Amino acid sequence: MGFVAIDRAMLGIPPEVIAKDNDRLMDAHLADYAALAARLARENIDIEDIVARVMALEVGLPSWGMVSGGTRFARFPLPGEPTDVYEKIEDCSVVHQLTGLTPRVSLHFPWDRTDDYVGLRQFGEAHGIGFDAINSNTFQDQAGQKRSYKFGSLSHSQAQTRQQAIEHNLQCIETGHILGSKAITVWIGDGSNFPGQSEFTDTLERYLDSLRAIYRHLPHDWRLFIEHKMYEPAFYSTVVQDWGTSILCAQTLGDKAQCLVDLGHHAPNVNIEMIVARLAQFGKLGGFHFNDSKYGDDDLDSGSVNPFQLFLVFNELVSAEIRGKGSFKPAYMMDQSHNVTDPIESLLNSARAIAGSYAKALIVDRAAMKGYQADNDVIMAHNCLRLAFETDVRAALAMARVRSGGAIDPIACYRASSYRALKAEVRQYNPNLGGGIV
Ligand code: AFD
Ligand code: MN
Ligand code: MN
Repeated sequence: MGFVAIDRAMLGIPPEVIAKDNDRLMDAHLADYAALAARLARENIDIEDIVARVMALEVGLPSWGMVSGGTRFARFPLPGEPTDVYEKIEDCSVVHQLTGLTPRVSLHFPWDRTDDYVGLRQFGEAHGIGFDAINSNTFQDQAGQKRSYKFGSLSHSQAQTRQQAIEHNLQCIETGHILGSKAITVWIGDGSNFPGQSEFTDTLERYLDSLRAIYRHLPHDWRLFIEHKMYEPAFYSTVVQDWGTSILCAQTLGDKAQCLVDLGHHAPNVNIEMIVARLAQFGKLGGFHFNDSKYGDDDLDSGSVNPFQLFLVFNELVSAEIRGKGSFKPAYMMDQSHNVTDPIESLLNSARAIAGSYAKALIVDRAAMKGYQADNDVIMAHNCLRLAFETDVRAALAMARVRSGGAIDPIACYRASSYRALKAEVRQYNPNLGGGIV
């Protein structure tokens, strides 16, 4: 499918549906907004500043999260789910329309391959969707590929396999360049299942050599994000298993290489907010994959299991934003797998959780907290965070959405539009479409 002219009437949710649903809720929303404004004013916070900052926040959507995900056991497709990259973009535009938070999609290759990337870029533009970091995929074999990644890709023991994986990444950069992306995210599944299967030092050395070859071809205004993950698909050792390895590699490569933190890629109970602080302090926090988890890399909806952790992460991000004075610009993205929900509804909820955590982090009284820290007044220092977290900021988020043309209650509005049911009538079900199983 090439470029087709799109008029506003074709955009996801008809504006009159949004207007009608907002009318229904407007009086209550304005009352809640006034109450929150008064509350924050008592703490010398101007609610308008918070709304403006939330409106400026941008979070990328995962193309692979737009279709029903699955586990290693099964995938249960949803009638009306997207069947190609164009339809994924249509659904992304619905999330952006209703939330005003998600103006870009992060593509994954070869999953999102098509034959006309100039047309794809125009299709995105027509839907108000740009292109975030490109994700390469050397964790599974592709049809027609000469060499297998069964025993690794960028760190493989054989040079020809490494070369094939390097070339795939270069291809991703070339495609991303056409689309207007500014970064590539490299996550590899390389590792081992048995002690003795491979040598830790050799594999990392080979990985670094491969990354150097990719890094050399990065356009001048691009960044390369290294995404670590503790385990899975390899279960004994993983080549880039933690933020330590990630930052060492990023520092070895150079300024354009940075680390990407995925919330689900750490050992249980690890203090992820502290990892965020460390990476930011050394200028190496490049990107973020938001999701939530209970046991491992569960890819659950952001804020659904541990909202306090999400808030504490944002507390560090806001703190880094203040220290960075405009130079701290990580690429925020969601990386979720929606196995039992409509992906659009999960992403609407996740957008609220992310924007809400950001807003709560913005109202932390940092000056007071510093004072309490200096005096070792533990309870009061802690309460600076605790009270901000307990503040109900929903009215500020709703105002940010309304002002960007979105919905006071995104899920209610989405349901009122019957978008998915209408798509189920026109989209051809594609049983072979995979989605987010690693
Ligand atoms: C992986 C990583 C990575 C990757 C994705 C693929 O989180 O971001 O692109 O899942 O499904 O676990
Ligand atoms: Mn990820
Ligand atoms: Mn993951």
